[in-house]
Amino acid sequence: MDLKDLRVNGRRLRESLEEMARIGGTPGGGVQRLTLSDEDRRARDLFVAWLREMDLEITIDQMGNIFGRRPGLNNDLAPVMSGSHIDSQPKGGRFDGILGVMGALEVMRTLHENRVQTERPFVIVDWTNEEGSRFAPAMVGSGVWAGALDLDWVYARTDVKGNKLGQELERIGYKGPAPAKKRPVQAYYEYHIEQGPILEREGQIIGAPKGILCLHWYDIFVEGTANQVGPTPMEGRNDALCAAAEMILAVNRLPARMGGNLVATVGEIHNFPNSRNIIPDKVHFTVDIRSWDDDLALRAWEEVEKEFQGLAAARGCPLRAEVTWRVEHSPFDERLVERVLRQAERLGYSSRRMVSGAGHDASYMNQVCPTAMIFVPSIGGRSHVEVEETTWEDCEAGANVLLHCLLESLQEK
Ligand code: HGY
Ligand code: MN
Ligand code: MN
Repeated sequence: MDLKDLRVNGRRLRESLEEMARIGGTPGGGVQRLTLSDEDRRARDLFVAWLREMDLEITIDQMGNIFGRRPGLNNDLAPVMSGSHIDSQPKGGRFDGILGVMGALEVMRTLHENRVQTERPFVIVDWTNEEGSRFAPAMVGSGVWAGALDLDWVYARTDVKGNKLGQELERIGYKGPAPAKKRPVQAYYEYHIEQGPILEREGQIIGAPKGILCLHWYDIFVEGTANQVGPTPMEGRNDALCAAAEMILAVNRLPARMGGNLVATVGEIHNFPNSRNIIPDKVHFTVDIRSWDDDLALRAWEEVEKEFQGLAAARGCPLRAEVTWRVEHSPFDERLVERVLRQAERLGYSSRRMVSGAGHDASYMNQVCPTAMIFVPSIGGRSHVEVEETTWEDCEAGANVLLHCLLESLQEK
């Protein structure tokens, strides 16, 4: 068979996605597979079992990243890699991350059953904790592997209950022996849903991001004075929640204020003691700032932090701001981006260039090797919600583009 006519098995891809969606499935039709939870462990076990079916060489590293390797004709050559993440948001969707792992698995299955011999080895990967929801920050599995994050610092990260990431990795049995350290890679492709409205709105099937925005994460702690809500006069209160509320709206005004291409969001907040008849004295909230222009994002932070200090002083509620995590914007390899567009066209799928507003492990892989992504539409532009949806036809189309981009790289001598 001419490899150009090779296609993935769309039904098998759908069945794998549907089986994974049953692990951590929620009543609203989404999934909750928080990183290093028992649901994450069960999904990892299933992924490993599927890798074993193809006699792949399986490696689990110190960060719990799972690699499945298929030999090539010349195993001295650097491998080609593809993958994404199995973990999800709380009440997340059935496609975010898992589509890229199942898409890479489907390519592996297609090569395996057709006995395709490739020049280079092919490695598929599930990266630990891409979401950064239970344990901040995000993309720590690929971040440590790429040498951008420190292993011990990541191990010490805690969730809201005080569990440590390293201990949870041990608890689920995925703290592997292999060093979580980068090695030469020929090319990395990540297949993912768009998580936005553009492809659907423009009527295209395949998105070829030119890269990913920078992601800057901060944690803000506001201190007030707790007291009984009845007898305490309004004037002179140090109400931490009111101070935080004014700061949160300052974040929301930031993109307009900076006049540039920037998004800024407060997604998480914890209020203490959180009793309706006590004036709150401690609030912790998060800030997420993203832009293609890293300097604009940094200036935005400087501006809003100054505003926070003013608001804090006016209410007598001192604040502490932590710079939790920053990853630069990631311009992908132009040759690979072109390849995605060319393969989409050859396969008969409409396509367009775009930018990824969502972070991905490809952000860190882009620091290691030539990297590109393949997007398919999100219905209604929705993601990180239970109603996240992509048609099975589009899932199959994206996997075919992934197959042929990978094949091109796998045959490079
Ligand atoms: O934050 C993100 O964009 C990704 O879901 N970790
Ligand atoms: Mn994702
Ligand atoms: Mn996500």
